Amino acid sequence: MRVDVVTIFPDYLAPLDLSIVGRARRSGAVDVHVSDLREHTTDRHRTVDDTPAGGGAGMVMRPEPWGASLDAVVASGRDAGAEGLPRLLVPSPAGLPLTQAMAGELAAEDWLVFACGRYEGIDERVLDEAGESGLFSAVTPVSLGDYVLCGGEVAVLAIVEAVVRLLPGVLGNPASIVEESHSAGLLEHPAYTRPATWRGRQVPATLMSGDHARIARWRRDRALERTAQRRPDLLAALPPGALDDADLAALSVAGWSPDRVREGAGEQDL
Ligand code: 6GU
Repeated sequence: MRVDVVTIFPDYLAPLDLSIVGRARRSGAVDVHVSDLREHTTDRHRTVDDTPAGGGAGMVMRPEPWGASLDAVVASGRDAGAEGLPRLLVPSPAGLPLTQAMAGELAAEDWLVFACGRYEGIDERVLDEAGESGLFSAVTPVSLGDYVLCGGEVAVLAIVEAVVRLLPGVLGNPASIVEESHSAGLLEHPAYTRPATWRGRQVPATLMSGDHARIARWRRDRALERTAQRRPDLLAALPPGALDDADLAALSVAGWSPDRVREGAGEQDL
């Protein structure tokens, strides 16, 4: 996979050299190119922003440097041998929510281009133009959640990490991805390691029993309880048939009747 990132803060993307993503780059699983939007300004002050049309607070990123940068990124990717059209992703709190399903979809792409906005965002015509230019297969605004960051760079770090770990050969132990999809739609169960007793606290006895079926049931029950307590919306959104009788029994012990599960209403334990 090829990934291009356009930003006014290329140094913000330095963590993409580290850890799993850094190793994936060195192995050739992903080829990351970061470019500076200001390279495509033409004035002496290298201006990338201006006041919002219609007035109001904040600044909006001007379209000209964005148009030139995106044209250049696509041209240099093609020169480097990239085939097909890249997908343009625009991090924004007004985007589509990033989910594991979206990460999986993005992991199937050959080429992603990220446009990092700062200030109040990028002039909307840049997205409209990119969508109609024939340079991109699609233009997708993406959000990490319902809160506001100062710019798209941190979101790109998160999105690239979520996607790259799904690429073939990147995780040493694909069993962890299989386990994730097994518990899809639920929060993870709690995890423990040695020592068996720490500051007087025991690892739960079931996990020490060696009984694999009992351990699997215990983990599933803890995942269900946690999800009911912290993210009742996820329980309500499970596809029909996702919960069997044993699951419903575990939830009912935790005070969640089948009706309450369907409603997804609960005290969120924040
Ligand atoms: Cl993707 N970008 C920005 N700037 N803020 C955000 C976000 C993205 N997701 C949540 N807040």
